[in-house]
Amino acid sequence: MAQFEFDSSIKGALPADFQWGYATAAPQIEGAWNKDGKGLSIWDTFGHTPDKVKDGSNADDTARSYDLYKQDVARMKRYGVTAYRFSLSWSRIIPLGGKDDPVNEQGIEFYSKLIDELIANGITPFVTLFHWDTPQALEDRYGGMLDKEKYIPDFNRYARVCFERLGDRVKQWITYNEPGVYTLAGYAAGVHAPARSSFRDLNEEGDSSTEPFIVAHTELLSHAYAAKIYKEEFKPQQKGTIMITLHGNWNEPWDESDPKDVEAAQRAQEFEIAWFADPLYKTGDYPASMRAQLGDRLPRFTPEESRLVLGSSEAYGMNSYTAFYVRHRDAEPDINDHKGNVEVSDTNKHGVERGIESDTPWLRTSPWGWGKLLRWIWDRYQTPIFITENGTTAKGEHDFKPKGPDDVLEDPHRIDFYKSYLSEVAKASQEGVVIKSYFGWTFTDNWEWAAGFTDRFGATWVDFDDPEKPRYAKRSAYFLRDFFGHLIKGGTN
Ligand code: GBH
Repeated sequence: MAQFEFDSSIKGALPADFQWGYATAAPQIEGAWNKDGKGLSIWDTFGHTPDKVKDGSNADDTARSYDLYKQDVARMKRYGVTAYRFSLSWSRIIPLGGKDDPVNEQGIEFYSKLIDELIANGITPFVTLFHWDTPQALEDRYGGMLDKEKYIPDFNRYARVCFERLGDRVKQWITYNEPGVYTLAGYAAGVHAPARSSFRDLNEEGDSSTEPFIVAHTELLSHAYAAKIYKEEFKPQQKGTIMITLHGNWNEPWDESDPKDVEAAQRAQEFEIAWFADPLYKTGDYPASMRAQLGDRLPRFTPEESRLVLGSSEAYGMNSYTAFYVRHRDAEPDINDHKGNVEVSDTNKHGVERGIESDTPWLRTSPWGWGKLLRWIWDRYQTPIFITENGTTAKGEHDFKPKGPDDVLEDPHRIDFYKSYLSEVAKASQEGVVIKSYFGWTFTDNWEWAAGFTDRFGATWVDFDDPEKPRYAKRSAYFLRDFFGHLIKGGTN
């Protein structure tokens, strides 16, 4: 096995109780889309609609982790993880989703067995309630999150069922994964489920200038109600923690000597991250820059809602992948703009690239921006950070031809990515930024939403052409195991 070399100046930089592992999402890995009583989610519908997914694939089988979870947990243990972040499929637990609809015991049973298996192997479960898969029945009944009065009681009940049935063993809860991506991709760009936008060549219905902000408001409020339920009814006995996970990349001025670009980069940061994070951790309200551009298209919090949302999340769940250069625009903002009236680019004024390419157009290796982002979040919100996703694709992995079950895919691009990003985590931590976890995205290759099987983010290569979905380690899985053995205080390297 390859020997990795580590920088001694960051040895032991992370605290002994630091948690690390991989993150996944139910629709991307489980398969078993209609098995054992599961109801449909909007991603089942999306995958079965022609021309929505790049390679024409769907989430019917994906990596079959529903069937293969025991071997997956055994593999994770070999990879040396201390924790595993996964999401629950709402429509597997409550097939029709609503507050008066029946619970599917077989759905509960699956997650219960998975949790037991993890704990038996010494792996701490981090459980996300919602990773984008709204029950289709709720979308049909009242338009899902567009109707907060109807949606919130349904989400509350779903959350309560999860706390009741799984909270004896789950101590780390995440309400939403990336509420911003759910609403921007699903209601502004219209390229994700539920596929709504103003663009009639792409979507039959929707309004990109209003719906994304309405849905975001519903997400914040329903998160806050679920967190209140947890804290009041369950936390006293169960003693767990509840948070939300936000997405966000780093926005760097295109010309750092132009005050308008500096301001534009900050505004982009606010549109992307502070949209959710200011109401949750800072002010209980949306940023002034968003109000100035969006006016009444941005909903308002009542004083009571504001108090409910502020402080509702007990830690900062952070997903981030890359960085962009942003430049101010002199023109008036477009009605469908949600980025803060900026121009985004891959190079800055001096022709410097934001990072080397992966196999995914938006994703470049940009550790310099990631380091700045960690400090920006810490400075602005002063809340302990749980890194809940970070990772990359690498070119050329579709062609891997394993020679035997123990063959390992060599992925130096991913190793370099993880090495550079984790070195920034270590340095920030040494400076006093409080970081409690790191989850690589993702455990196995999976169904990457509208990109289908064309993006391989896994630490494990999956042969999707084989109905058994056999798995093969990538070298980066062993790299991460050894690197965390170096970074975590008292570790073995
Ligand atoms: C995360 O989202 C998700 O939580 C996870 O499920 C997903 O598999 C993973 O990252 C990898 O993508 O094509 O230029 O319009 C990441 C946030 C936001 C990244 C939308 C891709 C589209 C950029 N995503 N973005 S573009």
